[in-house]
Amino acid sequence: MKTYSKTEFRERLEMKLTNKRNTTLEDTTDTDLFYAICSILKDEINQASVETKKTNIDRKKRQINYLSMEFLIGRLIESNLLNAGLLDVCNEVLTELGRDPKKVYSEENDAGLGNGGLGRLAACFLDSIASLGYLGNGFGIRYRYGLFEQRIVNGTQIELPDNWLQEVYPWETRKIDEAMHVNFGGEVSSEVDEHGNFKFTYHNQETVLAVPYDVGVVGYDNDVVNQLRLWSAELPSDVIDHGNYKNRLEHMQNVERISGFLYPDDSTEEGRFLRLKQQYFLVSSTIQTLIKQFKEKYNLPVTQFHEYHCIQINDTHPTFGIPELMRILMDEEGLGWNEAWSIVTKTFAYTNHTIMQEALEKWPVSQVQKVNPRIFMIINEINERFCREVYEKHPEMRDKIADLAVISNNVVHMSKLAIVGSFSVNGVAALHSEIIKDHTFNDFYRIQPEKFNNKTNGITHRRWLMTANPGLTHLINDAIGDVWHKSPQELTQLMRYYNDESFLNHLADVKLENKRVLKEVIYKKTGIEVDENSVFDVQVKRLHEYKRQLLNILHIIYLYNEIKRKPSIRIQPRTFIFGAKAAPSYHIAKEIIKLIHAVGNVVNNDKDVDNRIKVVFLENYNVTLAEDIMPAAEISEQISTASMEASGTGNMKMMMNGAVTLGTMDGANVEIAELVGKENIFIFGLSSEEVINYQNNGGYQAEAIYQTDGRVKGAMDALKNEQFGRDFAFNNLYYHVLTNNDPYFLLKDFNAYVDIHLTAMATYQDKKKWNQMSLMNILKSGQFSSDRTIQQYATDIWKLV
Ligand code: GL5
Repeated sequence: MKTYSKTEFRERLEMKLTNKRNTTLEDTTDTDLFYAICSILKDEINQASVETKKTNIDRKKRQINYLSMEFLIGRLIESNLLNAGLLDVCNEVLTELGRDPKKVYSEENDAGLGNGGLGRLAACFLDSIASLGYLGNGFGIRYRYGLFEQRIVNGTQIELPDNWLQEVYPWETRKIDEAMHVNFGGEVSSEVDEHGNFKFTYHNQETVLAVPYDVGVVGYDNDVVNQLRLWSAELPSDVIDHGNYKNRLEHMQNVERISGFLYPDDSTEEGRFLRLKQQYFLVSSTIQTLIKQFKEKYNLPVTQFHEYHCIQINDTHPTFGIPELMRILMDEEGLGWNEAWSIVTKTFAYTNHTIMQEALEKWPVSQVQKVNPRIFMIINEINERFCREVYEKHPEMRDKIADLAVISNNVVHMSKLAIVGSFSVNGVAALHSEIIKDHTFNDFYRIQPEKFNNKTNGITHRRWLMTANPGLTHLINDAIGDVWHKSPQELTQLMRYYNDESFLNHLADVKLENKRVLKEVIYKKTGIEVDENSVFDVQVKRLHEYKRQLLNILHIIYLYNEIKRKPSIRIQPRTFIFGAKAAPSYHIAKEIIKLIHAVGNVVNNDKDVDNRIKVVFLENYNVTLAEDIMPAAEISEQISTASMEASGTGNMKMMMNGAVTLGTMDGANVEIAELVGKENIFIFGLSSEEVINYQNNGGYQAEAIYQTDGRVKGAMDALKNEQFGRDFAFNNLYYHVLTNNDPYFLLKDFNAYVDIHLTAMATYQDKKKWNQMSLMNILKSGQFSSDRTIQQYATDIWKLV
């Protein structure tokens, strides 16, 4: 891409302001500047994209297609500027113009097309695929409304629509000429043609137009631009609706709902059905496109499709891609079952992101039939053939066939379909991949062990360090140069500074400065004043019982009661920072949010506490907010019940920014611990084996611990005895934990958690030691760059090299 001097960039900016925004530099707003900068970038991106496409066709390389119902891309302006090599010049020009670059960039709305880690991972992966120069595109849905905007009113979560498309979204290009037709519902009839082959005809289907919007994905300093293609649902213009205008409007609205919301409320039957339609909408439009482009570009028979395309499905949500590709290959391309199946099973690879039972999708047969009866027929046949194969080839597994079946009890098991139809099944951290093999999918592992592998997650260090934390980036650049920008593992060179007092002090200064920035954000958002010299202890992630925000708050209650008991007690001042959205119909999660606020209200205003503990909940946690939080974190709370967090990626983001993890041996924490060494992390609690053992034996005696352990009882009783206000929610949480025998082992791990906090705070008193721990975390974090992860996917699964 073109490099600009300051003068050239400024001239270009002036030109864009005049031509696109009808204004001048003297008289411009931040909004004008934002769009003008985007326009400069977009020219560069489009140019590079054309060239990337051309080289790729010429080179005839295999392409990875990453299918995901979520892409949590956040703002793109800074990362696009960085990757295009224009961030410094743009910052300088804006500063010279007397503008605050951060304010200009904040004109962009977060594209919140995702829920949590899974969606953010997809975004990091796209960044790494392009930055490593691979040919790979993302495919998702252009939800009109992203994940809801969270407001907190009197401590209660309120959900508002996330109207991220209210302003023009500068990065997308609508490609109506590449729209696809996706057919839903109707009936299928079959007949035998003159060669004795079945021919299927579809009737009375509802056709929806899938319109692509392409967003360029800019590689770092390599002129590569891949695409993220987001599909939007529209009513085809040739649908007449009997000339009735009202009918047509209603019809239009119905169709547009398919790409209306991210995760429409799945607490209702209607919401669930819509979600299923969304899944089919995504895969059908995408796979039709891939086949069409393959035929047009390469002029080769479709039997070679898998040589040029690999499809990675991000969790089970895009699993209908498997029967959809079968359908296209058989019904439209005329291949027989075996030929089609051989292509499909060389094309698809599946990543599992959770073992939580509620997230392993199961769809009633009736609903799948309703979405597309032909797709159901194909799934049915896949199932029958698979069960027969197990029966014949694995006599030892005959009694397991009912468990292995893709369809059982009138339900389609999406993870089983994904495993059967894919050549690779991977977990997202070493421990998780082992659990999948040993427990979750053990029966499948026994018959197809070669499919199973691990790819530990990663995060893009470009966004999570280079743009989010410029202070630390400069410090590192001054110390070891910029080799780590392209080879993040080179961060280990920082080891040279492990005993360098001056470097360690600088590191501490950078952290303090980042804490000041966050302090301002906290004040603006909540009105709470926090002390930048207190320890910033951070837990930011989706709200879920297994992530145990409740354990965190119970510990805060314990600390508070200790202070009340003995106000002169010496404790290290701390600011506990939370950020979390609860799924709209997840009542317990919402009650936990309420409790955090209630505890905060009391603790923050109690004179006895005297500002030694503050509790802060930052509403509407999203990518942009995370970019302010990660650089300021000192303690990274990763306290899930062992075995339940597949990997976690917030743990990696905080580690990379110098926070020390305080967590369980779960997910990628295990690998963090291995890398930094036990002395640079605070580990507590049950191991995953212990948890699984308890689970297999009906749990542990929660009530007994509660009755006999004073610390546990004290914290729990605070919920019941109205210490933090009279609210049904707190009572409910108390009974919820005890009457369900504490399935997330809160009480079992409580004491270990209290103790590890004591150890951590004792360690914090030794500033040099703490800074060394922080440095050790940073310098080892290159291993968790998504560049490493993508390199492994590309080599082991996608075979792009
Ligand atoms: C998740 C897991 O819960 C995380 O542990 C994991 O890091 C992430 C990416 O692999 O996937 N699964 C999921 O549905 N969400 C996740 O964050 O939202």
